[in-house]
Amino acid sequence: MIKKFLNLGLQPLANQYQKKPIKLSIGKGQLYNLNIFFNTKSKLVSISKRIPSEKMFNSKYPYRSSMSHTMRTSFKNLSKKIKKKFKPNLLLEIGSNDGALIKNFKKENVIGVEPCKNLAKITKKNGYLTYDKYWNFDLATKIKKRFNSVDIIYSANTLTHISDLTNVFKSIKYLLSENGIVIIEDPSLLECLKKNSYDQFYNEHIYLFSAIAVKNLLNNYGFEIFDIENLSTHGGSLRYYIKRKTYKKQKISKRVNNQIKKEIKFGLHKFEAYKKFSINTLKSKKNLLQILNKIKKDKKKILGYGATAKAVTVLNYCNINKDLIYNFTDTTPEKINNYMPGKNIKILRYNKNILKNYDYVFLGAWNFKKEIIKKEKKFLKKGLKFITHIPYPRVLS
Ligand code: JHZ
Repeated sequence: MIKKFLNLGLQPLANQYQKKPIKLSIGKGQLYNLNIFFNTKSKLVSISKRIPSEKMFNSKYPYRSSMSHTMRTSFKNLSKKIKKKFKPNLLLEIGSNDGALIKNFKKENVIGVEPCKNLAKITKKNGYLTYDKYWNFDLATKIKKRFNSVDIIYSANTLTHISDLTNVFKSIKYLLSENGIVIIEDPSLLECLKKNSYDQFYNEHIYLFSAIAVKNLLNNYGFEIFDIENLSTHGGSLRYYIKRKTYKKQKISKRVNNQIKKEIKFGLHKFEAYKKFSINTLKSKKNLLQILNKIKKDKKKILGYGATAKAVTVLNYCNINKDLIYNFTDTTPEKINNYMPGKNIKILRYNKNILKNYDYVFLGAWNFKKEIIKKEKKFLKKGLKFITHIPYPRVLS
């Protein structure tokens, strides 16, 4: 049974930054109702509305994985680990974005798959074989004809973006070598609920995975998790190491059951945990608005730092307009001088003095809090204050 636990109201498409300040309409398909559901059988959490992939991931996709030091380091460290532990002849990445991971491998050892042509162009230009196509059975067939099989299939923050998971895993199974390994990483549902980060929900995140749900899902395709790592990236993610059930030589780590036990203890297998999350989300909205309104009353100015997809959910769910957060800033060229979807707040080009014109910073990219605060230390000393809504809304002291 599928049960709804959260309604985040009318939302625009998260990564569709607007060239001009315009009023979006439901009629034109620019706004949709963001409802979140829990499947009591499979334990999978998903959003109801499915936007066609072509509308979300096309040649104008603005998100680049290489934009933060944290992510560059995370991919570099993982590449070292993969090379040392698994020594793959051929690794394929589903959703290779701008090459943040694959650039750490020799060109003859990796294949990128990236349907956003503007991003695929970057890795192609750098000499990496990249298929600018969606991951599906047709593509897997094409690659199989050329390479026969691949040893490792890796995917970060991508599989949760694909509606048809059957096609995803069928295609993986077809192309992966007999003793091959699948590594996927995505935001952790447990961390999302613990941190009350309701902003992990937006149109691109069709699913938010728990280890419990991934285990159930893999079971349908003859795969199983043999190891799990907890990562601090994207507000807390899980990296799943997966193998075919028939590959017995690869032992299953205790970490897999430990994670599942942790999730069961929190109640991720039961609807009650989600109901509680929805109450906390409402509280979070009220408290954040209280903080922002008080700052407005004091005639102080707030800058949003990181024009993230997550911030789009927050702005639209909490109805935060320009009177509360005056501007955003971001380093991504594709976002600069555009407006936050649905709320028409202008995104300014980041420069190292930009904060001096503001009294407060709202952390749109709260998942990079450490990196950002370290970078902007000098403004803190001058009295600038940071606001975050994670795990609960507050001004940081
Ligand atoms: P960040 C995107 O979500 C969308 P977002 C997507 N659906 C997904 O799953 C995750 O990524 C992985 C900027 N920034 O990573 C860069 C600065 O300007 O939290 C980015 O625009 N200065 C694919 O958008 C944004 O913040 C900085 O110093 O929620 C961060 O976006 C830093 C550190 C970041 O993902």
